[in-house]
Order: sequence, then structure tokens, then C-alpha cells
Amino acid sequence: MKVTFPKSFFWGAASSATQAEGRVTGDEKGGNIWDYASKEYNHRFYDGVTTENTSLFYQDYQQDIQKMQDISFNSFRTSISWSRLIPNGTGAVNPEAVIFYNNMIDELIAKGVEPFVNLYHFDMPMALQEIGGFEAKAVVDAYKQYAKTCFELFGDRVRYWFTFNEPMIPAEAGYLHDRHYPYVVDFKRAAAVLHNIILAHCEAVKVYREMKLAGKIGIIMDVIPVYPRSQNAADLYAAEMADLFYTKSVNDAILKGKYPVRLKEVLQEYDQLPEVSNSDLELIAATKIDLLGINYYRPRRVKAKECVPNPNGVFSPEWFFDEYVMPGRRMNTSRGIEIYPKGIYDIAKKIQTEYDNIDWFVSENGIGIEGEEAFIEEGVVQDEYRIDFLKEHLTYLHQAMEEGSNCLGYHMWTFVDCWSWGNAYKNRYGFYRLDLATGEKTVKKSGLWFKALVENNGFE
Ligand code: BGP
Repeated sequence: MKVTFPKSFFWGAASSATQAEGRVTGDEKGGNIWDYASKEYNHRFYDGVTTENTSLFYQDYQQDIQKMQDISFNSFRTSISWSRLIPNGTGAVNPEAVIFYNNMIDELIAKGVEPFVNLYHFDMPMALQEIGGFEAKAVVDAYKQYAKTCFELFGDRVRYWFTFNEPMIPAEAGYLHDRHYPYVVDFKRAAAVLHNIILAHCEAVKVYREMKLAGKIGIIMDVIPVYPRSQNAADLYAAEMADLFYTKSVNDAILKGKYPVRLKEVLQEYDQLPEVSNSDLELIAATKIDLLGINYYRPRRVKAKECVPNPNGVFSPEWFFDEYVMPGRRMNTSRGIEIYPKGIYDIAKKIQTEYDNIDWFVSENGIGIEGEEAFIEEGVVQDEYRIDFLKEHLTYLHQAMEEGSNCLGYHMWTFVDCWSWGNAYKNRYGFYRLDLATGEKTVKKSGLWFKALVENNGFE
């Protein structure tokens, strides 16, 4: 059986500035929280690799874009590094960065690769983190100005813009779960950060509309579909709460223009409600996006709490559910997450039924594997597991599209093995392998399979 996708389908991969660009002398880039944290908290990064090196997209972009064309990408998402473009977060624009982003965008277009440009991929300029990061309203204003600058500089050519990648993550990982700098653990502060990120998103969309540019603007979300252990009422309640905190909180605000009433009630009950003004709510209600990106990696399986949470402990969504380790679940042991291809179908259905069947695309999906060098034969990583992963996910995606889902494309994470937040180069995700010692980038078997997929608009 052939699985066929529409002719206009977007095929490609996603990446991000901090994870791929690297630094070169004289680039005039300002520091961001990752430049800082990967040095100052070096022990938190696998093998102590910092942001300095990464996969050198800054210097190799021409060859890299050629490599994208070699495997038939018709689109590619990356982000602009705020601290590269505006080193202090506000004020003077770095001319070197303008040259780089102009060249990169022009090169993509020249090679027939549609640029999808994201404005914020976890990388707060250090100067703005020092005044409070997204806890500070001044930073929301700075973001709005930064977005406007990007639209002015590149909006004549970039037709697909995204305000944020995974807006929940900077709040949750940076202010509650001790994974991202500034390593704060405080739910109410995390909630304030999330609210301000949502406002920053709305402000950027508003500016974009005011400028009457011809392209589309949206946001990239990580939707983790939630599955209860059983149909027992206690398990169903656990699933409802996990979904409320981690998905509906941000999805409803952005896609429905309002926060869930239930969320407000729960946060009020536990005295965790951040400050939210009426004008904030009006802005959220008035903001609509054109295109939604969904990053999908894993399901979230939950069950009723086994123990009562410590009432003097740190409030968190995990007060309402426990993770459920389902017997026989299929694991990606390198990353420690479950592989569940049907999740992509369930997300598509959810967008169709609950979020107005908005235009969307898979903005990230992928499998990070440790020790991929073990699969090298005759110089090529024989990553059959990645090809199987792609086939399974695409088959479910295709099924959802046959049932009416408005999915417009599929981007894999990622183009070439890149640096990751914490895991650095431990797990490899790319269609191309990066040799850390030489900087050489070699296509993997999956990259060649992807090329055939794009050229045939599908696979057998
Ligand atoms: C997504 C991020 C990416 C990327 C990916 C892989 O959530 O948007 O930036 O890193 O996850 O995850 P990890 O690097 O943690 O393995």
C-alpha cells in the first residue's frame, strides 16, 4: 500500500539558533542564558559541552543548505537568536547578525527551501534575564520590539513566522522543575512567566498584523497527549488535571482566546494565581494565529496519586497525578521516553474536534539515539530504527488527514545532529551525522530515505 501526501505538503526539519549556530570570533553576538549556564553550570551538560561549538550553522550555512537541498527539503525551520540580533536584548542591532540572517534566508529561498522562522527558542538574552526574564513586563515590551525588528528586517521574504517554540517549557523547566536556567523552583513564578510569554506572543502577533505583511504567523506547541491508566474515576481525574495544567492552560489561551475556568479555580484554591489583568485577558481574546506547529515526541501516561503530597512542599501539577509506567510500553531508552506513534493521530483528532481544525503541521518529531556510531557501516549510519519511526508516525498522520485533519506538513527534529539542552551531543537526532572531532556532516540512511519520501510524496 502506498501512503501518499498532498503535492504541496511541507517536508523538512527543524532546528534552533542556540542549538546549531555556534560562535565565531567577531560575530558580535551577545550572551544568552545558555551561553551562561553551559559555562557556569557546566556539570549540568552532558560531557560539559557548551554552546560555543554546536554544529556551526553560522559558518557552514551555505553547505548546510546545500545538504538540505540534497535530500529534497522544501522547507526548514530555524530560529533567530535574539541575543545575536540585539546583543543587549534591547537597543542596537548587531550588523553582523543582520548580514548572517539575510544571507541565510536568501540562500534557503535560492535553494527552494521555504524558511520557517521562529523568534524564541528558549534563549533569553542574558542582559534581560538579569532584569527578571519573562517575569518582568519590561521584557515583554523588549520582546515585542525585537519581534518588530525581525519583521522589518526579514518580513519581506519570510512568509512563515512563529513567535515561540514550546511556550510552556521556559516556564516549567526554568521556574518549576530545575532543568533550565535560572533553575528557580516556584509554581507561582512559573505561572507568571507562562502568562507573560502568552502576552508576548499576543503582542508579536498584533505587531505583525499592524504591519500588514503578506505571510502567516503562528506558534509552535508541544502537545503531550494524556492517557489515563484506566477508566477508574480516580485515574480519569488524574488525566484531566495533567491535561489542564500542561496542555489546556496554554493551548486554550492561544487557540481559544481564554484560560480554562477550572484552571483559575484550582490556582485560586491553592493561592497560586499569578497577576492577570482584564486588559491582558482582552488581548488574549483578541489574538488569533494562522498556523499551528505541534512538536510530538511522547505520550504522557498518568494514574491517580498513590500518596498525599506534602502540604508544605512545593506546589506543582504533580500534586494531582502520578506518572504511570505502563507494562510493555515501548521505550526509547537513550532519551528515556515512550515511543507511541498513534499519539500523532490523537493530537490531530484533538486539533480537529477541540481547536476548530485549524491549519497545522508537525513541527518536530524525532528519535534521539545514544551511541549511533555503533550503526555506522561503510561510513553511513544505518539508522533503520529512524526510518521505521518515520513510517509509523507518518502512517498515523496520514490516517488523520484522510479523516479531515488540516495538516500541512511534517518537519523532523532535526537536520544535522545538534546540541541539546542538557544532553548536549549524547543523543543524535539528525538526518546527517555530525562528527564532533572534524565537524564533518554525513548523510544517514534515514536522510536518503527522506529524500525518496519527498520526491515520491509518500512511501510504500
Ligand atoms: C524539543 C525542543 C528541541 C529539541 C527536542 C529534542 O522539545 O524544541 O529544541 O531539543 O525537543 O529534545 P532533547 O534535545 O531534550 O532530547
